[in-house]
Amino acid sequence: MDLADLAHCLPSGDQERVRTLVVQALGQGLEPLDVLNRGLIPGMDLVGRKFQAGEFYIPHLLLAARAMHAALDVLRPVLAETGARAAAAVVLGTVAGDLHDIGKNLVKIMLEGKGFEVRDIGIDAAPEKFVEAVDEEVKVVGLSALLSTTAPRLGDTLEALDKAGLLNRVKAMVGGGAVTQAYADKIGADGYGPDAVTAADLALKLAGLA
Ligand code: B1M
Repeated sequence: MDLADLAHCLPSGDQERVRTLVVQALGQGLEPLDVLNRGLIPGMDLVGRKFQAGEFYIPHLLLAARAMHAALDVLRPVLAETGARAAAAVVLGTVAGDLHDIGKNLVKIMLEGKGFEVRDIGIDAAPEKFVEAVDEEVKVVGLSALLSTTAPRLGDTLEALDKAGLLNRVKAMVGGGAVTQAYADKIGADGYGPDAVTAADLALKLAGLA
């Protein structure tokens, strides 16, 4: 099966068809990460380009997101298969004002694949919510932002963690479409993950486990 077919199917929002294509791809022995990186993520990019071009509206985005979640339900168990368990927890959330969760959920799957316990605080998470979720077991806090308007909330959240005296014992990792390495450096984050796979490896390093 050609993964470009999967990418082109995602914008249709037909979750049953998308799910079937993912099952077929895995059944043919394709690597789960290839299904994600060469099928589903290019599919979401296509959705974004259509939205930018004015061909798609919000309902199209929502349908595509639903189809993406259906595909991730199939991929999650195979992506999360792992050997060793890491003895640490990660707090993970999408920052205040931002409702995008597909990327965050992918990061969660990859972190679980590395053995982390993930405290997922969801979307539109205020700085205090990140602060409250940190306990003794938490070594890394992960913040996702997809919008240029919500990127400043990353810095606000880091500030809140700092004010609560937590940044001397947890590391902060940022990512999402609105973030770059330069931006992460500017706000004083400990690390930036351009994608979910890199983010999970980075979390291991930040937690002192790699
Ligand atoms: Co929105 N949206 N959206 N949207 N949406 C984008 C992000 C946009 C780029 C589309 C576009 O114009 N081309 C644009 C942002 C432009 C900007 O600010 N620069 C945009 C806009 C404008 C908006 C609204 C403002 C639209 C409106 O209302 N007029 C609105 C805002 C709502 C809000 O949040 N307050 C809005 C709403 C929505 C929906 C709710 C309809 C829906 C989200 C549904 C959901 O998530 N459950 C949606 C969608 C689906 C998209 C696109 C099409 C797809 C996002 C996505 O899931 N990508 C998106 C265009 C695009 O990204 N191509 C778009 C796939 C996902 C796997 O990638 O999340 O980047 P991503 O995650 C990657 C990496 O970034 C990284 O790992 C992931 C995979 O490797 N990563 C991390 C992510 N988090 C990380 C954290 C880390 C490390 C790595 O460490 C902690």
